Amino acid sequence: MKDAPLTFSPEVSAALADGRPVVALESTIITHGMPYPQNLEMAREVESVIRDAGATPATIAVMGGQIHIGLTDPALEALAQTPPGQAMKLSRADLAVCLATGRTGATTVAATMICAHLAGIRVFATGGIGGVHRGAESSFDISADLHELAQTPVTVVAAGAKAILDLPKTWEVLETLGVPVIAYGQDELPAFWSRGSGIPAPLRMDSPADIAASAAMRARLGLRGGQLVANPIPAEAEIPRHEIMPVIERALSEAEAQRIAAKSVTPFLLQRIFELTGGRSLQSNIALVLNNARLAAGIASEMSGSS
Ligand code: PSU
Ligand code: MN
Repeated sequence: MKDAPLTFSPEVSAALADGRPVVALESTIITHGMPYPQNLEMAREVESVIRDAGATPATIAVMGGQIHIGLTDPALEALAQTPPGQAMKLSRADLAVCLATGRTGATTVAATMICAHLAGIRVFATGGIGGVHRGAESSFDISADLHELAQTPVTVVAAGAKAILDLPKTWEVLETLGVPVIAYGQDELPAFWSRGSGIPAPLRMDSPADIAASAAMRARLGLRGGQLVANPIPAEAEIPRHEIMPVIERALSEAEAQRIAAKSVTPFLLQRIFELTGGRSLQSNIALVLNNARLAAGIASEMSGSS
């Protein structure tokens, strides 16, 4: 893949050349997942958490026909100020079109995994992955994130799948696709804004070293695909399930009434839940992303043997 149009920031390129730990970060959460200026603050804070943990952050986005692996601060700021309508929300299906036409695109979990793998980065931190939407039995709306986890060898650290989704169906699909879903430090799968989901975790691990070892073992076995590490939100930042569920239900019925579909569903729901919780959901979302970045840095350090 030496032909891929990759542009590395000097910081990321030096880290990769030295074999030091690098953590990939997505950009859809910046352009479509959070409002400005909190999105920019979050993006900067995540990068500094990763640096403090001894790894190098690589925020990924598409600009000017290039996949940027690591953004300078002015580029990060420009991206954070781009209205959602002006940046494409890129998944596997539209990554090449965006590059070929020179448009600006933010990478979802799926597209970030593809780009991270092209760049030789093995760990990626995000908020929550996409999954099976409620009502998928009629809409067929299932995020391409799930299929990407099944085919691209990147370990993704998330606080579970976003609780706006049909969580039991999401975990069923991941099992069918052969994706290891590893709860970190507890026996129950987390549910994004809440630590618990009531669903037992198929797998549990308690250390970054074990997670790094299982990624290495998959490679030795020739198994395609990545791993999903489901890291519960810190207790002090969580919105308990009984509080967030009615809010999610209300946002979902509004989305249905307004016929919100396809790529707009997730951004619409996140924005409505933000409004309905008076901003509390955003504070939780930021806290869980930072927590995931910290764990991802630990895993990346174990993978590069530098911890
Ligand atoms: N995590 C967050 N906020 C987000 C996302 C993840 O905390 O906005 C984004 C990711 O980029 C993920 C996408 O890939 O939402 C899923 O979108 P969809 O459901 O349309 O596949
Ligand atoms: Mn979708």
